[in-house]
Amino acid sequence: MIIPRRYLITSALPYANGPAHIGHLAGCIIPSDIYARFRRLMGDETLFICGSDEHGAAITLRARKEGATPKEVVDKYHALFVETFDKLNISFDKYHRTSAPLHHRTAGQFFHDLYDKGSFIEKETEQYYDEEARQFLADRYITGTCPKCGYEGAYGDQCESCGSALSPTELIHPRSTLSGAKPVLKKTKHWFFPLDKHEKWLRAWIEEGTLEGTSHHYADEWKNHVVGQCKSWLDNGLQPRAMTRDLDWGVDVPRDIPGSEGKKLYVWMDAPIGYISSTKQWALDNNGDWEKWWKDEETQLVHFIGKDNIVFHCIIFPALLKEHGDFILPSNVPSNQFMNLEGNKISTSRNWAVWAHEYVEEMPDRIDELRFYLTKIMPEHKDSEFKWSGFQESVNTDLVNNLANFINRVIVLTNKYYKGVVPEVDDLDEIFSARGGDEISTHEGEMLDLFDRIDAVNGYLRKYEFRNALQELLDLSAAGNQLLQFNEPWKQIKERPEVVAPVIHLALQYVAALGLLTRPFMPDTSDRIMDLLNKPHLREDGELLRATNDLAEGLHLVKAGERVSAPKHLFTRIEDEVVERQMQKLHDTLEANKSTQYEPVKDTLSYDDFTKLDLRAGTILEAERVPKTDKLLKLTIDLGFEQRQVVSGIAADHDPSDIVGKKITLLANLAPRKIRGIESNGMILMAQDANGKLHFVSPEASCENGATIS
Ligand code: B3M
Ligand code: ZN
Repeated sequence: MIIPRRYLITSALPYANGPAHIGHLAGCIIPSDIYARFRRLMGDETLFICGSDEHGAAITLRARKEGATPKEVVDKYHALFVETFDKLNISFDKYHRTSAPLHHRTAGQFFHDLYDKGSFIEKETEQYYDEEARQFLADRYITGTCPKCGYEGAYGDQCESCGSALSPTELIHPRSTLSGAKPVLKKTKHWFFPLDKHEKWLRAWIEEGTLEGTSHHYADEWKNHVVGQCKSWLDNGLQPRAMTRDLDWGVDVPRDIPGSEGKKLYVWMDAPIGYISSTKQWALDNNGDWEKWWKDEETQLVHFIGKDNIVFHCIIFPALLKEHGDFILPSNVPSNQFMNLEGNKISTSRNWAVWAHEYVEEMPDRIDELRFYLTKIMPEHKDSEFKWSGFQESVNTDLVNNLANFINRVIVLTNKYYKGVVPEVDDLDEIFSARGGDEISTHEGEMLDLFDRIDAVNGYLRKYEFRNALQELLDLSAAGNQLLQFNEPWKQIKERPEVVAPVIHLALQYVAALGLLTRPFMPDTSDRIMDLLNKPHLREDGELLRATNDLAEGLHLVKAGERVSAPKHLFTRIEDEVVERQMQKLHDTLEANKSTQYEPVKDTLSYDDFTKLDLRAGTILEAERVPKTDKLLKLTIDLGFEQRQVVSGIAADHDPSDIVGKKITLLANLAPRKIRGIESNGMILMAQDANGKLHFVSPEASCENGATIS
């Protein structure tokens, strides 16, 4: 017996600094929608919350770029999100925004509560200040050379080349992006949250699911990569983290707190509280009670996010919630990894993306097709890749040839042989089973099999394995097609019509099951299947649970005597020209990037300076990934006269197994340095193309190792 529960489901608040793309959709928007719809179908009390993240450097940087105010930027993208998510049928109960006064009050009060409890440490620190622009610089406003890999365009919080997390004072040759000036260090006071004090319970909670001081144990299994990332944070030791910033755009530190002048909340403290204020706004609009969703231990809180947000949702926000004391902690944080596009990382600044608002504009009748394909290739456990040819192939094969074809055949045959009325059957009627060619089964046996199939889909959905759930659904439809194929009603109808009725009756049960199971993934398709069966659209209030219980008791989903509608195709094929048009668009982007995105030529260099570089030909002998990093490889290089160990940030573009034996050029006299604790002696030269992809700069294969390059 399944006991309904209460689920508060959140989807990461997208930054209102640009339109949403397929990476956002596949990363958290679509999976959270699938899960919310599934929970409602299972009769669980469900609230599905999201909103726009409208503060932080992401917004102010964009505003500078667009020559607009931060407010204009967030208004524009918030409106675009609302419209686009609506067209994509995302079933948010509330889509709110962090610039709303209710959010400012909620986040300010949360900060105040912690301040009153003495939860913060006030600390004076030195921070970079731009004397020309006369303001403190957010980490993102400072660029310089990465101390770990030497990349010159690293940001104050992160190097995008080697992936290291940085602090601005680590950068070599820092520059303000506001004025280009060299920033100076200036004293400022901030409130720090001592994360280190929370290490012990966080570890037990994340690793074992137990929560100190309670008998609570989280039932769900967390994803391996989520637990892995959390462990690595915990193993590296947590540090106190500043919860405030010197900024002029964001949530004010409450003004009655001494020294709050000019201080705003750190965006990663403010944004997750957005889930709470969004819930509050929903409660105001719907006469609901927000507190039961956030303060009652019976509520299961599930955060859907992308992998770059794991630490904030699994460590920092839970620590803040626990310290506050009134709130529950998440039951699960089923983070996804990243989705790439046609061989390259999705990039907003390089315009390398499929933009959600353009898709819904260009293909308004193919919303479910996109939802389907993004689920089919969802990056649940590892990064995945969107390809337009893959989209075409999946739609044409899975949706047109399999799903739509099966349902159409059943409705056509029901109309043709039974005037659209569901035929009578007996449980003991014999049928060629859908599982194998000559195997004879009974109608009842086949209904049990159908129950198992539905149960399997539900089981995967419960475990956040949406790809597997979708595959089970497609398998069910394929089994339906086989059922027709094995039993050949079109041949039997004249000679032995009595064997056709149980087949059509059973096939109609399959169609009804597909009407239910498509709902979380493709809500419009579910409606159209229900139309074909002449049944009301699902309201998502426990229908799947009831259907499963009915089947378990031997009841049928579609009953003899009910009438189906006239046949109508559910999907049409995607023609080659659709794919060609989209590929042309991406190709145009590449061309445009080429002309605008090449680095300008650097300052002139003397010949003497150039001769200081000792460049050598070498061969990669061994290559392995540096554990817990996405980009780093540990390489052994043969230089002829010696072997070198080099750490190189090329793993995003090159697989260790593909590059052993590769000729390379090594900068051999670069001062040794430690990267992630591994000594690196030299640097491999790579060419970076307009898409950020790294290519080897290799001497010809005939060049012997150790040869000098000048
Ligand atoms: N806006 C980052 C992102 O879109 C951030 C998420 C906030 S969730 C509280 O990746
Ligand atoms: Zn770096």
